[in-house]
Amino acid sequence: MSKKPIAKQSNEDAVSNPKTGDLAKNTEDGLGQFLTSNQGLRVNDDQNSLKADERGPTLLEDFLLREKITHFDHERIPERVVHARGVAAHGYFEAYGNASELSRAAFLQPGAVTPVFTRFSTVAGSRGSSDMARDVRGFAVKFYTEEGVYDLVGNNIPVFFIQDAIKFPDFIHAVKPEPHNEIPQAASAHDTFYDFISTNPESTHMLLWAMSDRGLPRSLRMMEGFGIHTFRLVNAAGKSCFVKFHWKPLLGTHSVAWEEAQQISGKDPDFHRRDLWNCIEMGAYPEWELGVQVVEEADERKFDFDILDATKLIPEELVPVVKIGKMVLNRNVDNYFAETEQVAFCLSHMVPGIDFSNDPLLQGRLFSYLDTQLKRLGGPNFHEIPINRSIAPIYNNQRDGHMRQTINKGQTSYGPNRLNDNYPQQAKRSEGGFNSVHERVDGHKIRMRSKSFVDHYSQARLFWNSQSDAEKMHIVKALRFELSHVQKEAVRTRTLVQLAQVDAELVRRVAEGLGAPVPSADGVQLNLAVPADGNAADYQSAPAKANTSSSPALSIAPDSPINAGKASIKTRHIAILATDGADVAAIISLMKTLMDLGAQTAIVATHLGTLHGLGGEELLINGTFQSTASVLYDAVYVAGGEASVAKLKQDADAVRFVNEAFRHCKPIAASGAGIDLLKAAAYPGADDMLSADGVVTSSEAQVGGLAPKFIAAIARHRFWSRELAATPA
Ligand code: HDE
Repeated sequence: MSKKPIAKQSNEDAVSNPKTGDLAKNTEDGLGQFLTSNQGLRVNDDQNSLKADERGPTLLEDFLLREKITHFDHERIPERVVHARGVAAHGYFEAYGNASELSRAAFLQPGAVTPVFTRFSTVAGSRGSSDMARDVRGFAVKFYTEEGVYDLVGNNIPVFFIQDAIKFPDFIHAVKPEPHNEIPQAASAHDTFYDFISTNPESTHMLLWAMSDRGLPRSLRMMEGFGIHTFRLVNAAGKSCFVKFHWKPLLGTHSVAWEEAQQISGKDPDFHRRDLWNCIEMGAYPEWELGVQVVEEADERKFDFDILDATKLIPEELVPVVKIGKMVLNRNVDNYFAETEQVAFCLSHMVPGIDFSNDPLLQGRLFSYLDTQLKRLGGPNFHEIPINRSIAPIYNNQRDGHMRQTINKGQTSYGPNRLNDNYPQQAKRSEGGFNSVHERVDGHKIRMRSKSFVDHYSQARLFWNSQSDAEKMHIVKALRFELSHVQKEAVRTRTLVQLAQVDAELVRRVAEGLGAPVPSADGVQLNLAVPADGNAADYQSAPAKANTSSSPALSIAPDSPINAGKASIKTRHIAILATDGADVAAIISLMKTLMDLGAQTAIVATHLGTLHGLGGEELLINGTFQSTASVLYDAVYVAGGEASVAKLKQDADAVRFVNEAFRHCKPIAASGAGIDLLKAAAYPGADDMLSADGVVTSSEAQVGGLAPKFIAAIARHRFWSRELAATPA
């Protein structure tokens, strides 16, 4: 397979000259063209509607006005009921070829390069909400393979809130804004969400993930993706194994602080979108490796959890992730609506060599996605929208329907037929095609949950145990924040009872922040996730196994295994604080060093325009303390130059810039007089700012000695130890 561009819409099939059969062509940007109506009629006046007299009423006859306004009135399509806010990009997937033993999928064979379109999203917020909500992120990849479209529709968290698809509408209703007042937007910190959590023990594991740093990615380019469910790979001999899919970002996995996320939501609600767009525009293409955890069929039941249960993960220490290919996103969309909004992901978009498992959440999703596209995109022909088109040709007897684009020719639209030699004909197995794995299914038709799904807390504890001290603190603070927004005390209490089943330290710390009594694990646990006539004991999970160990692969701390070998300052944003009188020679030297390593720098000053350095040099200013903020940067450097620093010290916003960067645990550097601004920005309890982790200073004007330490600090991302020092456990 080669890197093929995605098909573009055109009206090339429209004949403009019936005698010669010449085709009409649309130019895409309209350059050099006259304005026309949608019927191709040239428009002479697009500024005035047709009126009876200069000051008279507008006439119904004005078909140009009506066409334009009608089209406008219908511009919006229903937003996705979940994952409404998204951003997407084109790219390609290159197989390493080592999965060919496991799967016969053409796009996984050695040398295969397949176009992809990847859409990232938040889940709960509506289309206009902020990128920085605390939320799960969608990670959906459409592979345009030569065997048909394959969609891997995952999230950035490897488990889910519920085990059975029938509970999804309830769960989503609970997390979305409350129905009576449509509050709060894009937030889980409210009563109905925690009412659901506290009465559905199976959601506890994912709750901890959502409250962890995973819920606040620094960048979409710096988060993992997971297929969540167990799938199957099937090889050419028909042998199948179970797999879990993982996307591993080459830039490491990083997050921001919660206070920072809240501020970014105001300063730049498009923070993630902009970051993805800009990096692709400047050629710093985001990359992820695709990996699989492989479980032989014979080992299906060897774990102390069920691999069909989507609230469980397979620890990477038990089954390592084998990398099987790489995805590179290298092209932004041309049109947000046509591509990002109209892309239709469906779990049923499947190719030979991959298959489903019996995970009941997955099985329900198989129905939901096709159904949702019919509603959202208006009918059964959504596969003809350019972004959804298969690059494998389509031949079948499906016909007509709303907005059909294909003009099918010929007399027959059924099979089998003899009038058209029985075409299009079914492929023999040797000629390709999808075949479900032959699995013997022997059982009673029942509505119940498998007993193997009932341990709801051990993996929640595994996750908790696997977090660094700083990550644990973030989870505690997040739960304190969220539960403080819950109005009903009974809901808070019930949630604490759930947390008590996970870990005594976790619940103690959260309860202390809420001023609530600390429940013990044997407190009464309300489990409403039981059928009316069910036996409650069958659904009752015991508290987490006391001997649960940890899985280092679940931590995203800067020095965790996930980030090992990925320390880099590539694409990091560094703010350089300086104003007139600054040491421009030192600034330029540092900027060059940082940019040579792929970082991005911005001069932030007290005014826009040109900065005049102490030697008379001139430097273009990129932002001011009014137009930008420290939360939009990864690191800060305060330049030397007495006059510059004296002015910065007088500017409360400049002082705040440094203070915030420090509190958000970012690398900070200062040279020469710049150190004085750091001193001015210290706050009670942090007056040792100069000796804190990740703060690099040099009394010399030259930055040569300071640069390597600053670079190492930026590559480490954050120094959460500062926050630990300032917060009692
Ligand atoms: Fe989705 N989900 N989901 N989901 N989901 C949708 O499809 C649904 C689930 C995920 O960028 C919807 O086109 C059900 C798990 C992503 O366009 C809808 C259940 C995972 C996206 C839907 C789940 C996901 C969606 C809404 C439980 C991670 C955005 C609009 C059985 C593996 C795709 C749409 C994009 C979107 C239903 C659970 C990921 C309504 C019924 C688990 C990334 O069909």
